Amino acid sequence: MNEKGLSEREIFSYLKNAKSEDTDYYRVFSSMCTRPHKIAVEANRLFIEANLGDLGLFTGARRLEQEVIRMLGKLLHAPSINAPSGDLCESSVCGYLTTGGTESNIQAVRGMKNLVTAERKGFKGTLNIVIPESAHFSFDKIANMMGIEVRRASLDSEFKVDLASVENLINANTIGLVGIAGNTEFGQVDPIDKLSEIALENELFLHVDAAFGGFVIPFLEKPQPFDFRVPRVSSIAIDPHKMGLSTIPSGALLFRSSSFLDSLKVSTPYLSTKAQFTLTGTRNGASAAATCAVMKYLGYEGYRKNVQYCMQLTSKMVSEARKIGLEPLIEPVMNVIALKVPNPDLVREQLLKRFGWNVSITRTPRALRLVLMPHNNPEDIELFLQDLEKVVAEI
Ligand code: 0PR
Repeated sequence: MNEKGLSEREIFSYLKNAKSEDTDYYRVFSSMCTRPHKIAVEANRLFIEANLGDLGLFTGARRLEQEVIRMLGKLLHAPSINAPSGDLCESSVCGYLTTGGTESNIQAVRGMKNLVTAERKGFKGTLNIVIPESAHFSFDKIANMMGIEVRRASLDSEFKVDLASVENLINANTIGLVGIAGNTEFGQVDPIDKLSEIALENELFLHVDAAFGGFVIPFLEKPQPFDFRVPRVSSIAIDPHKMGLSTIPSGALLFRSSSFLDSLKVSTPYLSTKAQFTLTGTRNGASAAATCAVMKYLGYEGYRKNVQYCMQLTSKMVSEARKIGLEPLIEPVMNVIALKVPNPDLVREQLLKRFGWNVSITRTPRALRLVLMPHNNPEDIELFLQDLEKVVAEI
């Protein structure tokens, strides 16, 4: 830090310079985030100082958070619960706004662990959860932080979790299963209803990571079962800062029952509230306002249009890629495509270096990963495919 403060002009010229290095999402096919909706940006500005870590001081922002949880609960068919008095579950749905999918996944697994260990004291050895191989790398952090073994079930030929593999990995120390509704690399949805049956048979919790798919699947023409209507689903992660068009950081974690939130509770003796069940202490209230505003502004109709637009882009990308001889690994389920190309790493490098296209690569098998988001448009798809054709031809 400099001894003497700089002028406002100097600061903003410095910031503008830094900002010019950031993407404005032009030629970006690699991101699950997008430009936030302008309504979300405005709402965020209005609540910039709100701290949801001290609910007593920011009751307005808290009310907006509860409203978002209620709206998400309705979207995901969360059962109504009898809200206990106090800080937990003030709305008829249990949950809270997180910083994103990573925090939601951490807290879901922490909840499972706390509930199981409170109930069954005699556990010996390391507890484990069974997740699909396609799960997001946030589960590596979970394994590391919580001393839980993360067992990875293999995928079938369509990149859905293989149910026999899940069953084989379950043992006496398994506390829960995870299913992904819109996996990061392929946009595939695991058979959540079948996982629910396995979870029921083995008395396990079932967390659904719908960080990306939560704002997509409900608006598809033929939505697959993934939410609380599936009986054994105990928690769901859904991220407004991805396809929800809210500002960053906006994640959400919803629980079927209040016992989960209870299990996460620590007492906060000197605050305006008695307990906290969140992972972070000081929490962004601006995101709650942003998410509330954009959800109310767009409504089901607005999100449906958003998903339709992204799915139209996805179909266009796939059908035109086929015309130049490139096939997707699977027929896209949502707005994520894994395209088979020769030498994907080199193709990716060339696309960026020569034409400024940002794409990513799936892990296994390696393919070109394209996420079609609201910031993309049909013209860019045509330009992209012309460049891709050139790059592939030269390899
Ligand atoms: N679960 C799933 C299924 C995800 O796809 C992601 C993130 C997470 C959990 C973790 O969410 P947070 O990053 O909000 O904690 N998926 C994207 C990915 O890893 C995140 C992302 C978004 C990466 C935009 C890059 C980017 O530009 O690809």
